[in-house]
Amino acid sequence: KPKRLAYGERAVLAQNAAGKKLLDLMEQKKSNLSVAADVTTSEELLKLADAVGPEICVLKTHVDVLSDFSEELTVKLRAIAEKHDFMIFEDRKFADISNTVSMQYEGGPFKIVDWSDITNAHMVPGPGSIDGTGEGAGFAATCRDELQRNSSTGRVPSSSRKNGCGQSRLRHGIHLHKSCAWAQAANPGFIHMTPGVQTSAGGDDLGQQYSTPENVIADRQRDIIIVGRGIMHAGWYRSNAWESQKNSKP
Ligand code: BMP
Repeated sequence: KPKRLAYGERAVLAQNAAGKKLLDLMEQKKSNLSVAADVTTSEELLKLADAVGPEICVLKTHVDVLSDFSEELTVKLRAIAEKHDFMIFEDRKFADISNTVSMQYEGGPFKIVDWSDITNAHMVPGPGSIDGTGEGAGFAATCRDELQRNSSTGRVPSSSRKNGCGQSRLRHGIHLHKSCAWAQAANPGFIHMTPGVQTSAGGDDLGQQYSTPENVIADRQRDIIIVGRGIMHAGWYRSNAWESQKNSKP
């Protein structure tokens, strides 16, 4: 059974600065928990970030669901991220040509480049869509057809998983996906974040499917669990995901 490398040992193998920073942070903070902050007001988001901040390595946001987004919010959120030492991942899932993605990333109402450490793109238009966004950008690849192939039920099975997704991972090194075949043992420089996690397997009534932390970290060899609606038990998720490294079943 190949030894599972510690997150800190993998930092030197990371593909970019954001990946290295994240692996170092995970090791130092002993957390492979990310919280999906799916709330609809700035006040709730800041309150949640401050409450879960000590437990998490990454706060995952969807700022386009906030009813009152403002630049002030991003300044306050950054201050909380510095205070508790976590990275901010805006789960934007860009899906256009490189020129458009660059404009959406840097401009518009959200100016994501100014305050997020990590963001992501669908690989529908191919890996070139995020290559114009600069070396320092912590861009994560989501599978090229993730709109169908995400953690929900009814996803379309297809063989396209390998192509744009794989190439982009080679260049950008952070990967958000529920069921990708690549495991950390074979690709220790890549970081796999997995959403759709709760204490027991199951789902919501809109098609979301849940796995447990042990299943994600130990059985499927992923790196980070992303928990949204299950955050009420943040401490439990953190210790369970961390301990599950020791029970890896490659
Ligand atoms: P929850 O744990 O409440 O189901 O939230 C899951 C979070 O992960 C949501 O923010 C959702 O947008 C995101 N997500 C997902 O559930 N499945 C995917 O395949 C990709 C995602 O980003």
